[in-house]
Amino acid sequence: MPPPPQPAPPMRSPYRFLLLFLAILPCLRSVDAQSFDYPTAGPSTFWTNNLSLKHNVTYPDGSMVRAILLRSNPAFFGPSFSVGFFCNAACDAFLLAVFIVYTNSGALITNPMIGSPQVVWSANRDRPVRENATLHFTEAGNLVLRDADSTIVWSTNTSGRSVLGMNITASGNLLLFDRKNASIWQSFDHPTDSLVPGQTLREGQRLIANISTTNWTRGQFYLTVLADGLRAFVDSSPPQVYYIHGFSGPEAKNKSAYVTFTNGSLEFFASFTKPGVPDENITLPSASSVQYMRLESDGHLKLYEWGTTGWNVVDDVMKLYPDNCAYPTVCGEYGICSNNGQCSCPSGISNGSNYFRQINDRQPSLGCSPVTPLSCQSLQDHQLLALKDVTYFSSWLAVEYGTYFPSVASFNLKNEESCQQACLKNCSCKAAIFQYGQNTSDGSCFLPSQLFSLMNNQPTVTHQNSTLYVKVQIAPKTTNGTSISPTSKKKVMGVGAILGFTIGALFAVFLIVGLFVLFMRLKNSHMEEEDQFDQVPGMPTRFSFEELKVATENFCKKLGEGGFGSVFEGKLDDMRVAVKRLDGVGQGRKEFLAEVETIGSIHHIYLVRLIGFCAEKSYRLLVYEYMCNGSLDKWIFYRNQDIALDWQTRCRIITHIAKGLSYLHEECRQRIAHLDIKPQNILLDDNFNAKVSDFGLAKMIDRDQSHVMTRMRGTPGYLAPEWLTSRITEKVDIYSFGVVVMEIVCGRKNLDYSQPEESIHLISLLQEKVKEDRLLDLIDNHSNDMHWYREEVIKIMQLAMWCLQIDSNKRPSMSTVVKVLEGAINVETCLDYNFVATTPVMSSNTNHLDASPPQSASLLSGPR
Ligand SMILES: *[C@@H]1O[C@H](CO)[C@@H](O)[C@H](O)[C@H]1NC(C)=O
Ligand SMILES: *[C@@H]1O[C@H](CO)[C@@H](O)[C@H](O)[C@H]1NC(C)=O
Ligand SMILES: *[C@@H]1O[C@H](CO)[C@@H](O)[C@H](O)[C@H]1NC(C)=O
Ligand SMILES: *[C@@H]1O[C@H](CO)[C@@H](O)[C@H](O)[C@H]1NC(C)=O
Ligand SMILES: *[C@@H]1O[C@H](CO)[C@@H](O)[C@H](O)[C@H]1NC(C)=O
Ligand SMILES: *[C@@H]1O[C@H](CO)[C@@H](O)[C@H](O)[C@H]1NC(C)=O
Ligand SMILES: *[C@@H]1O[C@H](CO)[C@@H](O)[C@H](O)[C@H]1NC(C)=O
Ligand SMILES: *[C@@H]1O[C@H](CO)[C@@H](O)[C@H](O)[C@H]1NC(C)=O
Ligand SMILES: *[C@@H]1O[C@H](CO)[C@@H](O)[C@H](O)[C@H]1NC(C)=O
Ligand SMILES: *[C@@H]1O[C@H](CO)[C@@H](O)[C@H](O)[C@H]1NC(C)=O
Ligand SMILES: CC(=O)N[C@H]1CO[C@H](CO)[C@@H](O)[C@@H]1O
Repeated sequence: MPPPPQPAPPMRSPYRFLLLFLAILPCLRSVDAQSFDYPTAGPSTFWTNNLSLKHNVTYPDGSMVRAILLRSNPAFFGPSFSVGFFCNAACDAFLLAVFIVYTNSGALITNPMIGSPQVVWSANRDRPVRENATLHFTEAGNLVLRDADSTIVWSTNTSGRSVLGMNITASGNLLLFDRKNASIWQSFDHPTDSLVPGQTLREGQRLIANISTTNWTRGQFYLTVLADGLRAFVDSSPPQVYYIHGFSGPEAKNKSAYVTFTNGSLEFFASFTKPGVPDENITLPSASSVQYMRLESDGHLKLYEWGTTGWNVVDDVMKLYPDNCAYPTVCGEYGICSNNGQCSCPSGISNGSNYFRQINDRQPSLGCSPVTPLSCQSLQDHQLLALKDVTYFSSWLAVEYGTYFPSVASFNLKNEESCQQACLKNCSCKAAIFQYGQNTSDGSCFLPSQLFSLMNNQPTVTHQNSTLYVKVQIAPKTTNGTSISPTSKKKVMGVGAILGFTIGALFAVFLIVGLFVLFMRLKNSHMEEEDQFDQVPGMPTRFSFEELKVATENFCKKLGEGGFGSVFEGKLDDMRVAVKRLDGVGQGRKEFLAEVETIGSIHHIYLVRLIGFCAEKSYRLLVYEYMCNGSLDKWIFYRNQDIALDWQTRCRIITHIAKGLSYLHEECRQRIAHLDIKPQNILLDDNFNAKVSDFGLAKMIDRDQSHVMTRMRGTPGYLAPEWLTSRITEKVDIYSFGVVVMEIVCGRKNLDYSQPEESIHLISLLQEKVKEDRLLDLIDNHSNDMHWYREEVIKIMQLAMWCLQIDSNKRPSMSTVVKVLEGAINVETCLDYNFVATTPVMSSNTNHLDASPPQSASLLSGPR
């Protein structure tokens, strides 16, 4: 039963509603409730997310709306579209959202028992705002959402485009329009996870599901329109397709594809079509009330409709063959789904224990994990475990839509055997799935890097002819030569076996320690004798010169050149590597051995890994992991007008460097100072993860006392002032880190001779600007997005200034820097803003330093 009509109070703004309200005040009871609609607003309007927004309703489930604009359907009591602030359950985080709410033809219903609002669009799903956040429709026509601390969270970026007003349409489109009623910006162009009737999803646009049912953040499922069809993917690298609705056909139409949600159908308009065959539409239950469609966090696309009891699911739009078991996360990773949703783990036993176990015994649908995790360090221990009567969602897609499969499968690997081999060779491959084709020559091989749920293959249902092998790691070997699995049950071993095992393990430890001691001795006494430099367990692999010559195809692809050597691209098995060949071997030998020794024993995610080396005759080569995106300087100094890195990426890079250094300084067995931190020595992988390279100058520093260096090392521009005093600790890295951070933020070199004379030295400029309180002048203007994050940028500059303290005792430790970056602590407030030592010693000394020139700073600058 609808409650009796209740006139709502007018909006504070725009003012005309207030005037309207005053005008009709005397005849309030008989007034047409529609007068209380407030579907448009003009610029210069300001809303604060507090109780001054009068159109607020709290619902029994704890969610609350504070409407700003609302357009009701004058024809009937029922749902309307509204834009405003929305919060769910706990109500501590708000979205600026378009939602469907129940109205009494114009006024929000204050009887909250009527269905809770449904969000169909939101501006800030990844960054919810708090109480007192503001929405400002600026004079210039920009719609800006700021959080309570006034940081900008979102904006339409429509300043200066003659925006005249904003409108919420009857179908739920929030739009900014100009004088000609033309739309300048509309929410329909920025879909989130839902579609409403009348809305179109265009080629390239995505609906992205929530990460979970309780968190708005973008998750791993998305639905998108491509030129030849509608696809649903689960994001992994590469994304895996789990639903295809093809438009089919070779005939190109001269337009891009799109899908429109209408009453009773999802209509397709493809770029390609078969002559005479219309695009295939998806039929939906026709609407008897308001509908909307939402991509759920489990990958389903559900159609909702309002009924007398509330919102109901009336259709599961993507029909996956054969049943719900084909949804990628139905049983979590590695889980096997049978009978439409029962989950189990792959069976397979090694030495009395299973290869897989359930992540949570009470919740099988969370999936399974390998008992012995896969490790790339020990490829030789990888094996494929055949799973009988099990298949993968991409297998039947391969059968149904063979031509669409190339993006995920390999057609070159035409037999099961080569498919398996390919998986074993590639560390990131988690399974080998081979789908037999109609005849023996058209099979396809799929090698996922992340294995989602598996399906029980009942031949009567799925008619699959495919094989599936999951990669497992056999447990580490003891010296005894038998496998010991970490979860082998002690119960089944006798006391003797336990003793035997213990003795065996002790023996192994002694053997390793013994070998290590032996190695250290040999190395110390015969440092100059090449033959002693042999393979030692735990150390990088020793390669012959011939092997590396083959790997680099006779040193044909040069990646870069440093002072003492060149770096070449190479391939060992299937792994891309960077091979550094040292030229001036004579003087480089000591450093070479030092580097092999130090880097070889250090493994950290933010440090470039040394895979191997070659010390044969006069040849000296180092083999490093390959880093696709080269060194950081290429990305921040705009030598080749490269695209500017966005702020998030810059922050991540800074954090990675800090973590890498923190490991070197504080977590290694021996404290290690890098002594030549600069952008040339920071390398980036394909995801712009940064790793510190080049330990050629690194010197071990005793944990409890700092070492006295005899020779000056490093690169001008990055040298800490205390180099002059000769008392060198890892704090010099922290100074250099400060310089690098400033370079990343400002997008220029510290010493840039192309600048006007007064701004050649960035750190001097910083000293000047901080005193004038004009730090913002320094921000890299290649990237607009930095100005969005002004507060954060300033914070990072403050951190850099802390690192740049002349007095090395005042600089933070690297672990403190990491904590600041993680937001756990704040930057020290009483800083000395003089970063450049002005004593005459400095300027006179720098000229005859024993430091190398910038380009040839180090002997072993890692792979570029
Ligand atoms: C809400 O915010 C506005 C603008 O900042 C302020 O004028 C008003 O007093 C606030 N109202 C409440 C209830 O906090
Ligand atoms: C919102 O701002 C008002 C003042 O306008 C203040 O009294 C109130 O504590 C603030 N609320 C929150 C949750 O910060
Ligand atoms: C506005 O511009 C900023 C910075 O370039 C960007 O991050 C943001 O996504 C843009 N907003 C919209 C709605 O396009
Ligand atoms: C606002 O949207 C309504 C409903 O779609 C439409 O009729 C109206 O013309 C729009 N107003 C403006 C100013 O664009
Ligand atoms: C724009 O839309 C409004 C409201 O629908 C209408 O009053 C106005 O005449 C329209 N203007 C133009 C130029 O179409
Ligand atoms: C997304 O997360 C929000 C916040 O918890 C929740 O209210 C909403 O129902 C979720 N949507 C889906 C499709 O899971
Ligand atoms: C939502 O998920 C993201 C990503 O996993 C996480 O960072 C965030 O804290 C979560 N938010 C809530 C409210 O749980
Ligand atoms: C799909 O819908 C469009 C638009 O209504 C229509 O032109 C087309 O004929 C439909 N296709 C089929 C196969 O019904
Ligand atoms: C599956 O394909 C292989 C190779 O084409 C064939 O030998 C085998 O008989 C097929 N099995 C079934 C059940 O069709
Ligand atoms: C070696 O393996 C055998 C067979 O598993 C076992 O019986 C024996 O105790 C092991 N010996 C040691 C020293 O671990
Ligand atoms: C339910 C609720 O929060 N209602 C509030 C809506 O706004 C009015 C006017 O500011 C408040 O008085 C109500 O408490």
